[in-house]
Amino acid sequence: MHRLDTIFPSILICFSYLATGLFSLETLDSPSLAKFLTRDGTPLPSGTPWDSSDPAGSAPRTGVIRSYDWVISRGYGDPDGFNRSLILINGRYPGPLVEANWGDTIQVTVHNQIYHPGEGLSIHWHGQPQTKSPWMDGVPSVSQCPIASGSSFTYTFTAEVYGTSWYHSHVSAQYIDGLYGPMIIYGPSHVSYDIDVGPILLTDYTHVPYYEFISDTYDRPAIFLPIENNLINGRNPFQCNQNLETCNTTAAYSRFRFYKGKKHRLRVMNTGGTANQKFTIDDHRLTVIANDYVPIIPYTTDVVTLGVGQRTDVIVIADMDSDSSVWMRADIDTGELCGNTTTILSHARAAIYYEDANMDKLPSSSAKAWDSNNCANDPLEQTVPFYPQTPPLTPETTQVYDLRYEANETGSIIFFVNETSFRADYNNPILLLAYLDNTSYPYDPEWNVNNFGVNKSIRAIFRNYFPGPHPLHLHGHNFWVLAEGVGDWDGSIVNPENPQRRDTHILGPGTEQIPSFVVFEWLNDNPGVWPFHCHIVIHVSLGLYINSMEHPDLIKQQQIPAIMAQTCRDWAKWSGQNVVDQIDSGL
Ligand SMILES: *[C@@H]1O[C@H](CO)[C@@H](O)[C@H](O)[C@H]1NC(C)=O
Ligand SMILES: *[C@@H]1O[C@H](CO)[C@@H](O)[C@H](O)[C@H]1NC(C)=O
Ligand SMILES: *[C@@H]1O[C@H](CO)[C@@H](O)[C@H](O)[C@H]1NC(C)=O
Ligand SMILES: *[C@@H]1O[C@H](CO)[C@@H](O)[C@H](O)[C@H]1NC(C)=O
Ligand SMILES: *[C@@H]1O[C@H](CO)[C@@H](O)[C@H](O)[C@H]1NC(C)=O
Ligand SMILES: *[C@@H]1O[C@H](CO)[C@@H](O)[C@H](O)[C@H]1NC(C)=O
Ligand SMILES: *[C@@H]1O[C@H](CO)[C@@H](O)[C@H](O)[C@H]1NC(C)=O
Ligand SMILES: [Cu+2]
Repeated sequence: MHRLDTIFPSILICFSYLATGLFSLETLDSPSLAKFLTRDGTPLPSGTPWDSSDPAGSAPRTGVIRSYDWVISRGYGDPDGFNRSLILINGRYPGPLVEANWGDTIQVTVHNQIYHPGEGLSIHWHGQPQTKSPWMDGVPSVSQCPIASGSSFTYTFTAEVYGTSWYHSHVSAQYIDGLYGPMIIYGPSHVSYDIDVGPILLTDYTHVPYYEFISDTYDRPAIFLPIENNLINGRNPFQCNQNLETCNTTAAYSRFRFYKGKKHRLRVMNTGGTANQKFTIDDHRLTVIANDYVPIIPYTTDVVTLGVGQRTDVIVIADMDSDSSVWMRADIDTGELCGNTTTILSHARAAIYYEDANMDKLPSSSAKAWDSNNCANDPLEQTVPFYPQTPPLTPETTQVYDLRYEANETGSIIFFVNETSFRADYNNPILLLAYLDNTSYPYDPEWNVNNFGVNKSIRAIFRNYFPGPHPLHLHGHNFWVLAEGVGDWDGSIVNPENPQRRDTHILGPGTEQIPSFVVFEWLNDNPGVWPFHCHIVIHVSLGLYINSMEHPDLIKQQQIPAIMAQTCRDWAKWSGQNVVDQIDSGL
């Protein structure tokens, strides 16, 4: 067996963006994504950059650094025809594709050029476990201080797990203004396919900047979520008759190419802030092959449900005539118990053209019906990991967390996890304090730190008393999803030998009398401080957030780079001279 790092000396590969225009994801004429990246197009000596005999093992050491340089700034853009202020990465909406092979090092230098007013920012690499680099997780107040306006920071981490994901700001609801994009890690595949169509981002969308969207939530129930549009790869023409001055009626649909008889891999992700998405393709079926970063035993369905933050890879066989065209659709589930979203336009569409289709015409295919399914993900019985892992039968510790939406002492209606509603302290990242041996915060229960010490495994039962769903996301791990339902958990586990694993799962709606529940388990094997929160931006803004602190004894022994302290000094300096208007929990 070759050791890959002896084959390749460390090599730095820089990505640059030469295309012009607002959109980063032009899909129709872009080539199919590679099965893996090569060095300057040179074939690799052993075929693939990974050891194909162990697709479930730990990442190979490729010695390759994939390097990106991002200028982040505000600008005006009209992706759906409506002109508004966005946060752009190198002038683009959504942010550019980050791609790497399994085991590569990803290095992203971020220049915060948001001014007038300036804002701190940070970037979270959703689903990457950041083993041995917890300070690169990109969560202000937890793993770092915000990157101050005018400052730069370089994220460096290993692509430890492969598959489909995204990155996004973790400061307040900043990412819904555009600070997000796709991240794909090429790795072994347990199914064969011909064409990698690439990322398909489903994004619910507002025309007001996030600051207004969040500050308004204190004046209306969080069950009532006003969305204006729904986008696929940043596009879906808005109905422009309301406001002709700022609305461009020539806005376009995203377009994709299918080839007759071929198997297409689509990497679908919910990169929105609020809504439960239902993904379908007219006249085609979807074979699910991965949920989040976890390959699963394939099964075929008509509709895929994605809560905010979730990803599902599907294979689609193009079995129509070569001149066909059909709609790809993402529908916001506006059901009362499923977010109770009010949208002006909840149906996103993108055009799929077969190779001989007439591209001057929009498709005329009809939508498939779907069931709301109580806003749940597909049944746990159906979603079985391809590479089995059995959770410990008796976890070393079990915690129950009750999620409620109620008034605090001064009358604001916010979210509580048991007794506390999280509020970030940007100046004191909990991980960096733990490194300095400071792990008790009796003065500040709002940090919601659960110190799991040296336990081997943790089981967490979340009970939801709120009449809407919560897509719960744990950083640093894939959790097992042992069970879900309504009422009291009876202790039974679905597929106990090999339960569903992923990093985000939808906890269904409950009531004050009968809560819904979900049972998660994970190994306490990643020293660090790991956020566990609802991914709906308003819910986390209103405090639905806890921290899982793992092995503080080992955090102390890590080598935290000096740039982390420097980022805090830069932030202290900037925030000393500028007002930091923290209108919400901060995350
Ligand atoms: C969008 O609005 C800004 C600010 O009002 C303006 O400067 C810009 O020209 C507008 N862009 C378009 C395409 O209308
Ligand atoms: C959904 O929102 C409407 C409008 O605010 C409200 O009247 C209704 O009670 C909400 N439904 C639930 C289940 O809270
Ligand atoms: C409307 O969009 C089209 C196509 O993107 C563009 O060429 C045109 O300049 C836009 N017009 C305005 C007023 O923004
Ligand atoms: C949360 O509250 C429930 C109900 O009172 C209690 O059983 C549980 O132990 C609490 N969890 C924590 C982590 O304190
Ligand atoms: C209640 O929540 C509001 C909104 O987050 C906050 O401003 C206020 O300080 C909270 N009151 C107390 C007593 O914590
Ligand atoms: C821990 O850090 C907090 C925040 O900086 C500080 O207030 C507290 O005094 C520290 N505790 C110890 C024991 O150093
Ligand atoms: C295990 O976790 C519980 C809950 O946080 C904690 O109280 C306990 O001290 C931990 N046990 C060990 C051995 O670290
Ligand atoms: Cu939620």
